[in-house]
Amino acid sequence: MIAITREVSPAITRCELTHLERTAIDVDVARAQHAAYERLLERLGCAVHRLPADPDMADSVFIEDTAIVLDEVAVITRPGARSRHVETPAVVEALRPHRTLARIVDPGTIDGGDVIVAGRQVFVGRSGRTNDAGIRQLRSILAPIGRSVVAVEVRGCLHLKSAATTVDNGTMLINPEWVPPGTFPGFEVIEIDPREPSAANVLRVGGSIVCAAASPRTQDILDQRGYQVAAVEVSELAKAEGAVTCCSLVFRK
Ligand code: CIR
Repeated sequence: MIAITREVSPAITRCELTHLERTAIDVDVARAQHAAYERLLERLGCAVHRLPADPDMADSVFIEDTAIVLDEVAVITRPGARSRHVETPAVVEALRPHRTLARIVDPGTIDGGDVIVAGRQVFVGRSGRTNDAGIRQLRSILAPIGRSVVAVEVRGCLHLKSAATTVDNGTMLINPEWVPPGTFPGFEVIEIDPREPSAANVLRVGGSIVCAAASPRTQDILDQRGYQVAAVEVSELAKAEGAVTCCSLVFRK
């Protein structure tokens, strides 16, 4: 597996914020947490390739939003926040050796954080960042390779993946406050512990589930169901509304 990550910019203190009040972010702490996250990905079997960031790319570390990497194609997104458009050119160059590329173009917008790939189905959140034009474009890019795109409403959180992620091919971990349990027909659903609203954002790497250290009760739920859980501290990145999926693009070589 390859994991592409991107440096924490000193400008992270001016990051986009939608649901959180701005609080001071310690860039050194954010960088240390990011480095520990990268080491965890390496331990789980990824070759980590970290891209540099320009000092003005406030949200560069949240590289997930810039691309959707599938076995057949990588779709370069057009992020919903205009300040983030500067992030995509370097991601194009980083993915070019690995995949055929496709692109979301104006007037479409998609943040990768709104995209859940679950087998041949691709669920896409219609959110403050992802619009109908973007969803339509993604549908026409993926239809010829036999992948269907299902649009899902997102309310109360930034991205679809704030509310739900897969923990295996047939199971979704969800926060039912943000996404109704019936949203994913045919999938088994595990609900997070309600005291940990952000806990549904987990990252599958190999056979492990990477969770934020701030969600110990949800980790227990997963552990009891037999999942291999690996926790990582991302509290400083969480002040910028980041979580564990958004800090990497993980894909098969
Ligand atoms: C933003 O608002 O764009 C960033 N501050 C946070 C992006 C987090 N991305 C993600 O969870 N996929």
